[in-house]
Amino acid sequence: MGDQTLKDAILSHLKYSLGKDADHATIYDWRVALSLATRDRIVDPWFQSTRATYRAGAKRVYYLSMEFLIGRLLEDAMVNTGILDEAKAAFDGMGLPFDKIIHDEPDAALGNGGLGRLAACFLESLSTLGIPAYGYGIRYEHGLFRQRFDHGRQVEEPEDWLTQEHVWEFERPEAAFEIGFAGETFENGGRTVWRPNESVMAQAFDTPVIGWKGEWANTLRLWGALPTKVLDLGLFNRGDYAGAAEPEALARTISRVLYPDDTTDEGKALRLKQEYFFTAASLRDILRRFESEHSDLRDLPKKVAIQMNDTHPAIAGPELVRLLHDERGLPFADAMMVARGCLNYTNHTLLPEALERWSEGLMGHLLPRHMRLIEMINESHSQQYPGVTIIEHDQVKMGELSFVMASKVNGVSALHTELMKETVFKDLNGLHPERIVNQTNGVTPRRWLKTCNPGLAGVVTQAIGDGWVGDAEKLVELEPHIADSGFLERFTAAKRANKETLSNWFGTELGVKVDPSAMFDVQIKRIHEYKRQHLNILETIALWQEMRDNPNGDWTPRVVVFGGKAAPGYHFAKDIIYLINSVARVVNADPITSKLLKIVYPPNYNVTLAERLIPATDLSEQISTAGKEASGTGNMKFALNGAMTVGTLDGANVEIREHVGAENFFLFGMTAQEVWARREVEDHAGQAIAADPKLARALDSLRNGTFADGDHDRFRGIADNVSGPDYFLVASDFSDYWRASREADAAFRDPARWARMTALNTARSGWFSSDRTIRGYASEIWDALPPKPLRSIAAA
Ligand code: B1N
Repeated sequence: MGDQTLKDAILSHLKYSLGKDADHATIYDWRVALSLATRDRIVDPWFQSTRATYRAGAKRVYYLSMEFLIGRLLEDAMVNTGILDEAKAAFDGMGLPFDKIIHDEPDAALGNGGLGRLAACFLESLSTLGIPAYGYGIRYEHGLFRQRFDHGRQVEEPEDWLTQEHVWEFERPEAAFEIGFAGETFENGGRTVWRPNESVMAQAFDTPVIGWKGEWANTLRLWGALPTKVLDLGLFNRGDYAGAAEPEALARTISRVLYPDDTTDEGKALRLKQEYFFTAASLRDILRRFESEHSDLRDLPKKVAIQMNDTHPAIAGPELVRLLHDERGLPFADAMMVARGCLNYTNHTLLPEALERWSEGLMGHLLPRHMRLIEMINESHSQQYPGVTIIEHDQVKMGELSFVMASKVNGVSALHTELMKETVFKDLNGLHPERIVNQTNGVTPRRWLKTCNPGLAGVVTQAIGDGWVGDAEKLVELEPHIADSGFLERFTAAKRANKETLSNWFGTELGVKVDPSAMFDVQIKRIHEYKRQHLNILETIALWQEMRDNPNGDWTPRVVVFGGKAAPGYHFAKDIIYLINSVARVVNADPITSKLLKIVYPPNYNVTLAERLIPATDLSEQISTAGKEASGTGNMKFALNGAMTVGTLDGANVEIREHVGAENFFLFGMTAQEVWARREVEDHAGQAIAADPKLARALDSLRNGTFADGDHDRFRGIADNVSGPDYFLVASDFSDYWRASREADAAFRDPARWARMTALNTARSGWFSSDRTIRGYASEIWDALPPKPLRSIAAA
């Protein structure tokens, strides 16, 4: 290392770490060598961060999350350490394809969607701000399934990112804890002892997360499950090889796969095991670190802030009480106070089907001591505050448990936080009115502008310097430049170049030819009824039908792009995917509209694909039924990259519209209050359909076989749902959505106006940086500060 150039470091790793000769190295070899050379630049700041934290006796933040959707790490690490240009020059100089090498990295999909990606953005911002922090989660062997389409239908295939060595992680065999399950409890010398009859080892794997300017690095510590006993030699010697290997296989099951459910609760025993496994290991690690520096457990809340990312780590409440009371002898009331002083809870959804509940039976079997402690927590809370119960109908309500055990409870957008107070946590909020606070989500501008959109980032930096990268609110300095036609031209040219790149990719990868001058209209997110991809495709069908009626009309050509996965057991969502692909097949083959409309649905949407699509987007679709999307974070990424939004007053859309200005946002649809009222109207869907012939015709096309080779029943389920119960009010919002979409069309046909509006979106989206969000958590929830001023921040 030392003064070694980056190129020397790469060549040295190629030779000594991979044992390869430059003449015979593959793309994989080069990518690993580059990654190791980059990693070397992170290790020193990482050590220094740990030392600075220790020396200052600083408070540490622990972010407990079932999901960390980190995606690829190489390019982001090079950007943050400032070696991207040097690396590119080195490979260009050797005549090697730099882009191909970077794109060789697997996308680490240890999460489902927004909740997991938020955790990843938070880790990066915590490092950028120099706040001592650890992310704790599970090292899944298989991340989110890979999606493929078979004749338009989703097929799930296992994801296997760990079959190649994960170059960013350091295995820590010495950091391991035995985690028990089931068994029994008994009293011994005035203390309760839990003796599990089943156990696994949780072993740590550490990945450093480097912040902007490479000054600070925190740790993402993921737990892998290992057997406590590797092989049953007795069985092996008797020839029972499968039986002998069983304990190992069983133990490893716990960290084998990520549950592919987004906002639905499966309630499976293995999921509860996963939750306890990583939470218990993390708490053991947190206490070990505290006890190596301090002696009085009552000081724990001064040195430790634990954030529970949704209820998945909610067992942290009873587990921490158990560790303090049963294992360390603090009186129960004191243990409760100390635990509550450390813990906080973020709620991410109000959807009833997502709120975790575990049956008393299962909880009592797998975690007998915790079940008893939950009863005690419930009793002590209801003695003080009658009227709320954590246990109901033989089920433990994890949201209520988390609330009661937390100092602060937060929602993820202003609207969501208000609705939390009025709905799911109405009673608890009445008892503890100071506990709920809002922290509107954010996204890191390093990955989501500078790295993924170097063209636009360059235009921005040319205008206002690069201070915005570490302090995104500086993007407002772009506003005066918007009067400058030269700036607007460069801004538009950057978007146009991204659209050309994407058009080429659609052509070569998917065989769809699109016109880069058309409006690129993109909806990318999990497929869910509340997100209403079916509203989008119905509107697209209606548009196609109108275009066919009048092909020489004054249309704005559109490329409608979808991306997203459906949970494997979510049949309605899978039908929506099938419908979109079927409509795309028919529309894309129609010669009448071939210059006006195309539909593209690239399979296997993930972080990497988002980085490809967002920079090339003109119009961002954020069309959930009001009151259902807690926040959204894709909406922020699009606005930051100069896309316009067509959206409802839901989640963070409300705040995005406030920031970018109502005149720079295409609003439509009912408000949350109007949604509740509308559901009470008899036959609301029938009425809406009767009032809008375009909607009626689009629904007919689902029943007359237009998109189903004459099979009238194939999409009848969707048509009947929208015509009948229509809980998500697709029919009732359709006409206004059509109106807003045509307004977007008209605006797009005025290029000067469009350019101004999109540039204002970028200029006014800096507030949606996750740095701002993390500052909010740090001051209002964690009471955590950076122990040493960072140069990059001091300069900002
Ligand atoms: O969390 C994101 C929000 O921006 C989205 O609006 C919200 O839908 C998302 C159970 C979830 N809420 N709940 C989940 C994920 C996995 C799981 O097993 C629930 N994801 C969200 C970030 O705040």
